[in-house]
Amino acid sequence: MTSAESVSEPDCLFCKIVAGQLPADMVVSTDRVVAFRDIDPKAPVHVLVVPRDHHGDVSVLASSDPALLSEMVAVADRVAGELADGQYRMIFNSGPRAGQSVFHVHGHVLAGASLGWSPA
Ligand code: IU
Repeated sequence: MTSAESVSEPDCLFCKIVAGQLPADMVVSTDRVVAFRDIDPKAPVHVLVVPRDHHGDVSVLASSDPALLSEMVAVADRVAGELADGQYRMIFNSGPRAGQSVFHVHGHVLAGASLGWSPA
C-alpha cells in the first residue's frame, strides 16, 4: 500500500493532514509515518509523530501493528536529533482524561529544553 492509499477516516483531522487536505509544518515524512510541528507548542521543539493510517488509540496500535509503533519511535528519535540535541520526551495521551483530543494515534515529541515533570 502506498502513502496515497492510507487507511483514513473522513472526519479525522490528522487523516486530512496526512492527505494534504489541511496544512501542517512537516518535518519528517516516511512511507508509513509523518511528523509535523504542533500548532500549540509546549516546548521549543514540539512535534507530533503520526502514522499515515488511521488508528484511534496507541494501545490498539501496539497490538495490531507493533512494527508501526516502533517506526514512530524511530521517527521521534530522528526528529529530536535533527531539531534538538537528541534528547526528548515522547508522550501518548490515551483517552480524554489523559488529554487526548484527536483520536488518531500520535506521539508528542518534546525537546529543546530541560523539561519539567508535573502533568497534573
Ligand atoms: P492530544 O494528545 O490529542 O491532545 O494532541 C492533539 C494535538 O494536536 C494538540 O497538541 C494540538 O495542539 C495539536 N493540533 C495540531 O497540531 N494541529 C491542529 O490543527 C490541531 C491540533 I485542531
